[in-house]
Amino acid sequence: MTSARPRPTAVNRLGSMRRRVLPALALVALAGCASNAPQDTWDPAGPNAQMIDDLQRPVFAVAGIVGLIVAAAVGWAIFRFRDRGQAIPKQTHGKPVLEITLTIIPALILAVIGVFTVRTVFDLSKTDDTEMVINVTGQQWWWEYDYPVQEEFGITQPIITSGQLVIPVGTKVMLRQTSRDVIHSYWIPRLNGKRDAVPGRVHLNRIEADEPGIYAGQCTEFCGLSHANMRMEAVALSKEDFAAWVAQQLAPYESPADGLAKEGEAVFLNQCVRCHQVNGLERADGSPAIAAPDENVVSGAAPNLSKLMSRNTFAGAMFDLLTPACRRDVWEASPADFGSKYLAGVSEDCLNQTDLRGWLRNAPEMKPMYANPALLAGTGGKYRGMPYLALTESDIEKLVAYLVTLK
Ligand code: HEC
Ligand SMILES: [Cu+2]
Repeated sequence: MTSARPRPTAVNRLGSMRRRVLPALALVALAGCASNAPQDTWDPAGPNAQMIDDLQRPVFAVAGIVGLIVAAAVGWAIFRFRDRGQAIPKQTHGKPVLEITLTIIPALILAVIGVFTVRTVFDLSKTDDTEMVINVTGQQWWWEYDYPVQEEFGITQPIITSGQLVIPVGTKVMLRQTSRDVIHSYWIPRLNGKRDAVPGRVHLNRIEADEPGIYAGQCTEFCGLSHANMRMEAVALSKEDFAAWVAQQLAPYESPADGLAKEGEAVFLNQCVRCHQVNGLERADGSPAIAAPDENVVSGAAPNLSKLMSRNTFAGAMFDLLTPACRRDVWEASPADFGSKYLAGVSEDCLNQTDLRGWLRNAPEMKPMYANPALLAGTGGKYRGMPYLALTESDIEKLVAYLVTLK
């Protein structure tokens, strides 16, 4: 595998913390977690995640205090009643007052926490003041985003994209989630909690970001071989930049005039269009090239590549389309500069040639997908994920020259 990005560790860190015996230790360790981990549940970046944070902090504190009291009591009992050769004390059977008290106190604590939890659950599921709707569909192992027509945002034609969910800041965005194959789960920790994407159902998930920037997440329901490689990124843009992004997505297709890119378009028509749609692309005879992923892929879908170079990751946000230096430039931009850097897309100089070529050369080698034709039994000849296509190096050269023009 080549340069897949290192996985954020905040989640792992929290998981191991839970196993600590003393909650006091956990509190100290947690203070150490106040870093810039990209998937930090303690660092909300919008009102929904804020609501969760407002609940989890006091609950964590209460649990910590209770834990300290219990640990202290156990420690005291161990020390006070240690074996010093004394006679066995008088045996008693039950202490009703103590037992009832120790049942009622935790019940009261849990009841109070329950009231606030249920209230937060209801607040989080509020949808009547939604401002924008995006359909989100999970499949093995990437997310598709489909923006229905919404004139007030300049979306006069549906926009279909993948990998990076682009939203305007300060806008209540409703994700209508479903899945084309197995159960996936959508989670961008700094914007909201988790919500499953279940085949045959539509689950609503509201997100909102306060500031421009990229917010990372990952699928959190085990969904097969490449579950760990199914990531997502929410990209929040200022309202003006979002309008520019919409205009960019709706801009008509421009067929390369000549050269390597033109030859690449021909290879694409031959090899790729049976799965991947490029809006506006026409065959040599002038007829529109319409993809048929339903005939070729188990989930019935493959990413729409019309504006591939407007996003900066690919394959379920597993790989960067940008070189590390260019990527850093976008990710670490200040909120004020971020929009223009993101909208610049992937230039030829910034293109991560290594991973994109590797992908075209042998995608299943870069991302485990069971796309080996020998393993297609039972899927009616359909692939799971992008297959190995045995392309020649010269075709790959042409394809890359063509793909760079898709912006
Ligand atoms: C049998 C169907 C199929 C064919 C043929 C196919 N692909 Fe794919 N491709 C997919 C699927 C499915 C994915 C999503 C895989 C994932 O992210 O796990 C994908 C992903 C990609 C991506 C990443 C897109 C993104 O937004 O994440 C690129 C780029 C790509 N393919 C290019 C090509 C090119 C170029 C060709 C032709 C040489 C091609 N594909 C042929 C099915 C196909
Ligand atoms: Cu998944």
